[in-house]
Amino acid sequence: MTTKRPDGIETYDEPAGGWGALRAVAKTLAHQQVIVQGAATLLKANQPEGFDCPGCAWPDPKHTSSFEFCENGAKAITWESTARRVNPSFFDANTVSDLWTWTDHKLEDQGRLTHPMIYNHARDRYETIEWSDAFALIGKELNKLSSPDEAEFYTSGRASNEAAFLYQLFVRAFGTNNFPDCSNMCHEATSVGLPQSIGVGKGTVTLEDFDHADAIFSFGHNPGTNHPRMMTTLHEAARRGCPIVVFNPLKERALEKFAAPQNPIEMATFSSTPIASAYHQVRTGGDLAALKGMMKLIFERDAADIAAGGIGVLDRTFINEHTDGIDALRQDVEQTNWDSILRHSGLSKEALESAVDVYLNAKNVILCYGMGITQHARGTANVQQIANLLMLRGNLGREGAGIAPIRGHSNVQGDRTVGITEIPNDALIEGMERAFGFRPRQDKGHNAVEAIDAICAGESKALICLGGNLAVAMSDSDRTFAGMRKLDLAVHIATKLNRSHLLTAKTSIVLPCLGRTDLDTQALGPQAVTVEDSMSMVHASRGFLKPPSDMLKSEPAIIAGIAKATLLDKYGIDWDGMIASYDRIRDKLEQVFPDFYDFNTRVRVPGGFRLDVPASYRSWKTKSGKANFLVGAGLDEDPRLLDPETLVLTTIRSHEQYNTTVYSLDDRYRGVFGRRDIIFMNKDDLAARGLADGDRIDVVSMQTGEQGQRSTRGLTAVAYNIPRGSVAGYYPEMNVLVARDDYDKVSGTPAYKGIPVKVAANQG
Ligand SMILES: Nc1nc2c(c(=O)[nH]1)N[C@H]1C(S)=C(S)[C@@H](COP(=O)(O)OP(=O)(O)OC[C@H]3O[C@@H](n4cnc5c(=O)[nH]c(N)nc54)[C@H](O)[C@@H]3O)O[C@H]1N2
Ligand SMILES: Nc1nc2c(c(=O)[nH]1)N[C@H]1C(S)=C(S)[C@@H](COP(=O)(O)OP(=O)(O)OC[C@H]3O[C@@H](n4cnc5c(=O)[nH]c(N)nc54)[C@H](O)[C@@H]3O)O[C@H]1N2
Ligand SMILES: [Mo]
Repeated sequence: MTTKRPDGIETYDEPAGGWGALRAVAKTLAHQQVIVQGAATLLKANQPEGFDCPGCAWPDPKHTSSFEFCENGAKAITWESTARRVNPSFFDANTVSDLWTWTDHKLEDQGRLTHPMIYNHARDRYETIEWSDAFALIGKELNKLSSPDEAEFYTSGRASNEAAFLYQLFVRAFGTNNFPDCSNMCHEATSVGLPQSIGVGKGTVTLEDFDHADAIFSFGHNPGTNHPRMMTTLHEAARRGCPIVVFNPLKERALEKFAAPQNPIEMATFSSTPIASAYHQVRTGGDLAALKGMMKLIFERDAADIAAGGIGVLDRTFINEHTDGIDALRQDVEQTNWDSILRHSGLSKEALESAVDVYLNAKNVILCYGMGITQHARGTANVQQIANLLMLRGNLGREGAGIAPIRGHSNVQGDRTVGITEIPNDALIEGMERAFGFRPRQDKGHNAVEAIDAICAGESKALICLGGNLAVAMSDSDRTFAGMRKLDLAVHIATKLNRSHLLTAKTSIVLPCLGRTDLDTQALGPQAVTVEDSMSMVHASRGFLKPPSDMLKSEPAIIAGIAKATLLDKYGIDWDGMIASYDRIRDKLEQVFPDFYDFNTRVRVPGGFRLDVPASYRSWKTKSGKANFLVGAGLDEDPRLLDPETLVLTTIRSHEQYNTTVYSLDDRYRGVFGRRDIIFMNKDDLAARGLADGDRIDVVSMQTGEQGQRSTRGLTAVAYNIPRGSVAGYYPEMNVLVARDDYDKVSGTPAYKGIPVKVAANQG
């Protein structure tokens, strides 16, 4: 008997990758009308003389390889190099109030922005403005503020090193450290947590290390969709028999089976390779418990081995020589009882035993993780327990072993490296003084949550966004939107129209910029920018397409324009000189950050160079000079979770989106077609509420404090293979449910993947 599924919901059995991926790319190319130019553009991605793929931050084998096919990289590129345009006549035909009713997908699908625009309140429309007038107006508005701290300067992670470096120079010269950035919503738990553990806020492995790993652990990331080129690495590892152990509430198809589009045999025979050797469907937010459970077993086995006359299972040489704090960790783990470990993780003790078997049998272990780990109220604690687990066996700082935070935006790591931070350290301040002759402020500025707070409270009156879609990406949409509408000045430097641009301030300006794929010509000729990938490799990126309009400027040029109009000749910074040739920006960057020595020479070597990651050779830049075992006391004691009716909602990306950019309404691997208004639920959780697959439901999030109720109504429940107690819905639509207060108090990261909710039949 086949039961009828809800509209648009099917069972999709194909492996990830393979022909399905090729078909999807052909469809995207056709939709964006870039069939002829598109294929040639794709071939230049991640090539020595080409541009860096804006799709993700996974490294490419030295940027020297032959073309590596990637479905979602192809989508990111064609989305940018589309033939569609959002020009002045588009804005003339559509009021902002009308545009507000469009979906996020439809807004961006209109194509590339072509002209600088300013909002006219009387006509409720964006109208053209000259670049020079826009810069002058922005400068005037910024200088009107009673303090530079009344402005917020947001960065999204696509900005190149050069753009981000100039931006932080401008903002520091202007006089504030208010640097909310997308990293605050993403890998901040890594940037804050790992320096305390191992002295550096980045991953320690290189791509080559994966060839030498004896086991790979994957916690909370979905590479088939979000880092598809990582599948080549996992595919190779699986084929040589390296165990891959996955912790994820959802059975993500690419982690189950994958057909490599570069593998002619798999393509010709419609076969595929199983990826995960073991798949543990941990409850959402259950990772802290799972990690503690694994460590508890390791300590137990160590004690048993020693009692039996063995040498134990810990790497005692590493622990004695390189670490601090193991006793406190052992105590915490021993105190955590099995009942709560099993209840919180939703896993059986046998499952954790089997994960520990794999871990202990492997000499070299790499542990990869993504947003399933960081976007929780205990995100930093999660990251630090991962470091602990690796340190117990010395799986850090040697070949084939280490920690691999899988970064998000293609240059989010680089932006932080070159100074986008609300907490500047001594080295940054001194470097800036050395290079530019002024000493910037060192007091802490605003991160993303604090910036939105200040905007909502009316304390911050101006917002400049270097890319992104801040209002939609942030939690608590209704509150955030209302705050944004109170601003005096909102400036968006962007490639495409999005909802944040429609939250108009007294003065709202949209400045269109070149993207990665576009040719960037300045006074001294065509320019390349640089980016840093997830493995600290820095390399050049050079666009080559004719820009979508003659009116566009590069991000560095726009920043310089705003800076000149605002700062005039304060500190005598040579903005024009640096724009004429980005080599001059790189010279200055090298003066501030000595790690970038010989920058202009080294970046011209195909493949670029790797930045220093001291932990990768067991040098620990922590206060103690050691790698620190850090205790993450307790498990999740949120009282809302004690209510048996509570479900924990996680927000996920579909296979057809790039953050707030929604390419189409499908999510092929999860069998969802043409819709996003659904919640994935365990069938027993449905039954317990008298609900069935396909029923219309309301989701209410359970708030602490006095912030009022948040809900979203009329969604459709989809019975899905997800642990009991966990439910999943799509980002960004679910951000209406994420309360401002639900964030990791250590790193400031919103708990997008751990939202306590109740689900009930739709009240109509
Ligand atoms: N095509 C494409 N590529 C992208 C992006 C994109 O949107 N589209 N975004 C870019 C950015 S900025 C980022 S940060 C990365 C994001 O890449 P990922 O880190 O892969 O992000 P998500 O898709 O949000 O979620 C990852 C996985 O976490 C699982 N998960 C959810 N909750 C939990 C939990 O509590 N525990 C565990 N263990 N797992 C959980 C989900 O089931 C999902 O498989 O990708 C980057 N690349
Ligand atoms: N519920 C929930 N919320 C989340 C997440 C989640 O998993 N769940 N994930 C969080 C994460 S990991 C992140 S990183 C944030 C993402 O937050 P953001 O980085 O702010 O958002 P994006 O959707 O990547 O931004 C898309 C916009 O960037 C602009 N753009 C694209 N390319 C360029 C370019 O080259 N230059 C410029 N100047 N602009 C460009 C376009 O106008 C486009 O509309 O969202 C966070 N929010
Ligand atoms: Mo991200």
